[in-house]
Amino acid sequence: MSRGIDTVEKEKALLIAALSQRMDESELNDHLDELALLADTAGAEVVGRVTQKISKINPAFYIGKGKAEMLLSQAEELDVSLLIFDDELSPAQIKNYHKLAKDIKVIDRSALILDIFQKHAQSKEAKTQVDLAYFEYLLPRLTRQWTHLERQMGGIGARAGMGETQIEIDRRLIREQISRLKKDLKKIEKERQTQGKKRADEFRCALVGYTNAGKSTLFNALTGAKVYVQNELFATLDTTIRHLDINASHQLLLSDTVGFIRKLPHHLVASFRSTLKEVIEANLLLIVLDMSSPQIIEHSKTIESVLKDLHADEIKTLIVLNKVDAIQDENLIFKLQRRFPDSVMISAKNHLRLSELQKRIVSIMETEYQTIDLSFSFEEGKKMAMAQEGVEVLEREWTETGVNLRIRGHQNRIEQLLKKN
Ligand SMILES: Nc1nc2c(ncn2[C@@H]2O[C@H](COP(=O)(O)OP(=O)(O)O)[C@@H](O)[C@H]2O)c(=O)[nH]1
Ligand SMILES: [Mg+2]
Repeated sequence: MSRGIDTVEKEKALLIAALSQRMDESELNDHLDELALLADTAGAEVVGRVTQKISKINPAFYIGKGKAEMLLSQAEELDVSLLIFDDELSPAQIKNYHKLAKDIKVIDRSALILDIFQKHAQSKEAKTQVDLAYFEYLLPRLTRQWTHLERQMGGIGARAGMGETQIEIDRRLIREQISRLKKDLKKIEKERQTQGKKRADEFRCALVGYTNAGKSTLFNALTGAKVYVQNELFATLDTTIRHLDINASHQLLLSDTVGFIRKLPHHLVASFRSTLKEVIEANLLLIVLDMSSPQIIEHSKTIESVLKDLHADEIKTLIVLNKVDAIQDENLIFKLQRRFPDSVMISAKNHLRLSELQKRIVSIMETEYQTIDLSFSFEEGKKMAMAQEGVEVLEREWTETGVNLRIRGHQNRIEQLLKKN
């Protein structure tokens, strides 16, 4: 089956956004910069931006009708075949644009993000998750414009003069596809669960953050791994996990996963739950923020809200302000320190202050550490050796019948020891 919206590549595109009363112009420009980066990542060539001040969204064209007509003639002049709106469009709005200009594709931010996810999905799990999100996004929007469906579904028939009946058939096919993908995902999740059981007794720490914040760079710097790092959005969609031994008694599992973005389509968040399992089940979240971004506050709010969506907002967090090397202005550093008082400033790329970060992780782990006393008879040598793995032995006392140990370790590990004893 050929995959993907795959309409965006190498097409000339215009970006469109409305300036509402709640927003100032620099914020709008930052949003459009981000949209341009998304378009670029998807392979489109952005040739211009169109914005309009509006007090109310026009249900027919999103922007005003006069502005919409101007937009289309501008698109024709510039040989543009793709319009990308920064906001979600209704099926009616998309339809109306098609009536005005048949050959121009109209997509919104969500469709663009889905397009990138489809291009970057590598593992079977990621591919299945993206496909599911894509079909769920598509279902209510199915209109004549989605002619690529024919390729996707393996040739349903000629699209010329496709009528409502054809759309009905497509809807049914998509629904079938959705339930098949859901089944596939359940199976993949089950496989994952058996792997997950082995990790239940370890301290789990997950990197989360806006896309491009430097999560993978930090992951590599801490663990020596070689996760793909790229100055593009959503470079990796899979989760990578590595052991990190800070010292003999502070060992953890660190995971790096897909980043978040403003207005992440909620179908994507929902279907990526299994990829994000390491986040949901973590003991500690390291929230990585790009200090050099003017949108850092908005980024941190986006992360908060996605974590809420995932029901992961009760997990302990440590804010990591990354890219400190990219900041010249000392005032900005003080300002961010005040705004994020318990954060750690680092440069993942230049390996700056990583030991400070590790110290902070250790002190958070310590709050979950327990001390217990265990006794072993001389015959239990093997058991005793195992009990000393991944923990600190505070005292060792030989008696006539065996050995008493006072052990300090993370509560997960201690619980596991008590179960075995
Ligand atoms: N200046 C600077 N750039 C960084 C730093 N850490 C990461 N980057 C860059 O930010 C971009 C995104 O990094 P990546 O680790 O892929 O981000 P991710 O999407 O959060 O995984 C890459 O171009 C990195 O080289 C840093 O500490 N300082
Ligand atoms: Mg990454």
